[in-house]
Amino acid sequence: MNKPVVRSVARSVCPHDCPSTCALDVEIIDDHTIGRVRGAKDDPYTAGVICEKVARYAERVHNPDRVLYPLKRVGPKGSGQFERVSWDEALDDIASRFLQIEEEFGAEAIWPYNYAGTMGHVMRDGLDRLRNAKGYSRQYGTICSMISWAGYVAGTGKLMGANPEEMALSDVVVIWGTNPVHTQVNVMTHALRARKERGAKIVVVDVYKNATMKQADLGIVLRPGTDGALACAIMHILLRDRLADREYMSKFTDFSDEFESHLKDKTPEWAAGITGLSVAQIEEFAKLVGQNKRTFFRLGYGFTRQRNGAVAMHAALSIPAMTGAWLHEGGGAFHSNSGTWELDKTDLEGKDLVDTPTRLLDMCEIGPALLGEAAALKSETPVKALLIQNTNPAVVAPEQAKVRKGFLRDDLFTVVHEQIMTETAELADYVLPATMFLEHNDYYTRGGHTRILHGPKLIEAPGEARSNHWLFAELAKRLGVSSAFFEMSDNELVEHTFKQSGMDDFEAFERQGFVEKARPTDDAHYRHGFAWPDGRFKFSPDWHATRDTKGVEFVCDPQIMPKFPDHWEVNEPCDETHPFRLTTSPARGFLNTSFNETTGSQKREGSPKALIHSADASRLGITDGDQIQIGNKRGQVTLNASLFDDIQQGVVIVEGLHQNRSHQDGIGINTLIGSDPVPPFGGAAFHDCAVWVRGV
Ligand SMILES: Nc1nc2c(c(=O)[nH]1)N[C@H]1C(S)=C(S)[C@@H](COP(=O)(O)OP(=O)(O)OC[C@H]3O[C@@H](n4cnc5c(=O)[nH]c(N)nc54)[C@H](O)[C@@H]3O)O[C@H]1N2
Ligand SMILES: Nc1nc2c(c(=O)[nH]1)N[C@H]1C(S)=C(S)[C@@H](COP(=O)(O)OP(=O)(O)OC[C@H]3O[C@@H](n4cnc5c(=O)[nH]c(N)nc54)[C@H](O)[C@@H]3O)O[C@H]1N2
Ligand code: SF4
Ligand SMILES: [Mo]
Repeated sequence: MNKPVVRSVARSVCPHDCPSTCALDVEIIDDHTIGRVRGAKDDPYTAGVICEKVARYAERVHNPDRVLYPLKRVGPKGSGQFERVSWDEALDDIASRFLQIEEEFGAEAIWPYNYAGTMGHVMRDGLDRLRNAKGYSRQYGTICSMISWAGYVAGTGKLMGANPEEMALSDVVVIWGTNPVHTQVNVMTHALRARKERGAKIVVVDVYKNATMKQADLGIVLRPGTDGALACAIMHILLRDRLADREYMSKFTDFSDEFESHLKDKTPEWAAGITGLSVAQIEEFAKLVGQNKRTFFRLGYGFTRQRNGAVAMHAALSIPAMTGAWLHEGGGAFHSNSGTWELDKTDLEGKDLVDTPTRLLDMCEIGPALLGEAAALKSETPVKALLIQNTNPAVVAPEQAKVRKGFLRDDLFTVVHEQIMTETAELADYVLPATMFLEHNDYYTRGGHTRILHGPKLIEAPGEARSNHWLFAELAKRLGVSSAFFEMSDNELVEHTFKQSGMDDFEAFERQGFVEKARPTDDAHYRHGFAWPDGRFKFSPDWHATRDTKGVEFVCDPQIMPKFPDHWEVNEPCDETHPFRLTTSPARGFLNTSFNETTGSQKREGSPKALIHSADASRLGITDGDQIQIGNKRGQVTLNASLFDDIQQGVVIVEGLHQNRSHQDGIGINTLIGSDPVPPFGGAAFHDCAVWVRGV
């Protein structure tokens, strides 16, 4: 076949839930078709590099499995039997069902359930406008970053860090509990530049030798959930060897004698026993960090997906507060810049439409909530309807058996607005076709960096796909809601939000494709003090004050949290019947479940497998490639063993998220994961799970 002729190349931005939020150059073939997608070379963070899954985006936009028309269920729930209906028929029926449920059970019986399948604010967050206008149940958005956010802000007072491009100026880059080669490839661009240009050392801390650690100078493979112990031992050594910057600490932190004596017995020997590392490894790591002020801590989400994850994040973050690395360019820490955008989304989210706040349902507890469990429901009102956008809970949510059982309830009315026939869409009463990012207008914030980017509509949507924004407006009309912001076009709402936020030159934004929001270096390094009223980094977190910075909720008594960084033993305990720890680390070819439907990604990832140490495997009589089962009280999952020795014994890694249907009986890995909310503010412990393993 001849290569298609490229008509033009247009600027866009990757909409996916990835901290990189790459600026893209998209080949436009015609009004309906794209060619290759490349990373923008003139964007300093993207720097011409994107991941391979988005480079072959044509495969996803033009996927034959896209949902093209509204579909109404005709067979039993979950049968996958649907018939095509018109948009009007679907919308009229959905609205009348919602109104009926509202009348019978109250508006809170309807749960608009959304997440970050697109990171465009108009399409991602606009559902809140409908929710607020109608008084539907609110959603507690815990699934991704609630744990890591808590641990970080407990220290600094704000979700902001040193500019990640500064990594190129570092002498040591510590990549802690994140696998950027898979999850945010641009981190590697800047870290590797530091190595090439300055001979910087790259340290990776993870629970297996992942793709990022393969590129590291020092790889630290610890037991899952033991990062707090490692961080404490490092701080112990820093104090012991006079590598701590006492002057910095007295000026910029709440360092105290009590904290110092707390660290007295957190010796490397103590940490070695907990982490499974050698004392020599811990000493080497501490020395590197202590002797190089320009040490950049890139702290990920992964190591916080543990029940003690917020404490672990805060402990790791405490290290640069002890060395004073924050003062130096190329030094300090970064987790996310999501606390820096200063956007006013009152109208976009319909914040002023709220009369009385409705119940707040934790998205991670969707399984228990659908099954009517009182703790998850928060009130007497059952969930009778779901309106789902930008997420695939049948695969991504914890306690999958409960999620599936809940979705199969005959008295639950489920509407899924989707691009692809996901396994959640298959469980719906209505499946509505959604546009992809190239088919609508939106703006995107870059949590992993410093810019707000514009993503304009570049091609026509296929079939009858409509944007999220369009759907809110059509439903609002039929549900008796009026607000000017439903009537605006998507780009008008982008413009309105910008102007409301004090950014007046919208034309420049459209023309240029971005607004630079980088903080002055002094601010990003907290050189004028941290974001707490006393300007001090808190080694001893104040969880109430942390809560108040964002208005989140405690899921536990904060008194139970340790006073200082520590190894907090609250993780799911291994026992004789559950001797293994499971972590469900990200796959390179999939982004959560996005792309697990494209053939290129499926080919890359193959079938689901569990990495297991050969010593463990041989004890269990398992050889490479054998079919095995992994299980616990929540269920069991079938996959293949892959022997892998760069892991501690007793640990199993399953890189996911494969489709549920690629496992036997359609039972996916999240069957094994608990939905109990992680202290202090909730979130799911996706990498903290005690299991048994057996051959079949
Ligand atoms: N290819 C790809 N890219 C993605 C995603 C994806 O699924 N695939 N997901 C996207 C999303 S939504 C997010 S939030 C980000 C997340 O990106 P990351 O910050 O990278 O977080 P995770 O993906 O959860 O896991 C990262 C690493 O944490 C490790 N880990 C697990 N438990 C522990 C522990 O106790 N200690 C330590 N030190 N390490 C541990 C895992 O083995 C894994 O290598 O990535 C985004 N990008
Ligand atoms: N075991 C395990 N489970 C995990 C994780 C893990 O590490 N391990 N990671 C967790 C994390 S960090 C996260 S963030 C969650 C993420 O989980 P999800 O938010 O469910 O993310 P995706 O699986 O990417 O699904 C997003 C869906 O949104 C759809 N979508 C994209 N854009 C649009 C749009 O504009 N309109 C509409 N209507 N739909 C759209 C896509 O087609 C896709 O099906 O998963 C969590 N689950
Ligand atoms: S690295 Fe992340 S932001 Fe960049 S193209 Fe890939 S998924 Fe999108
Ligand atoms: Mo996430």
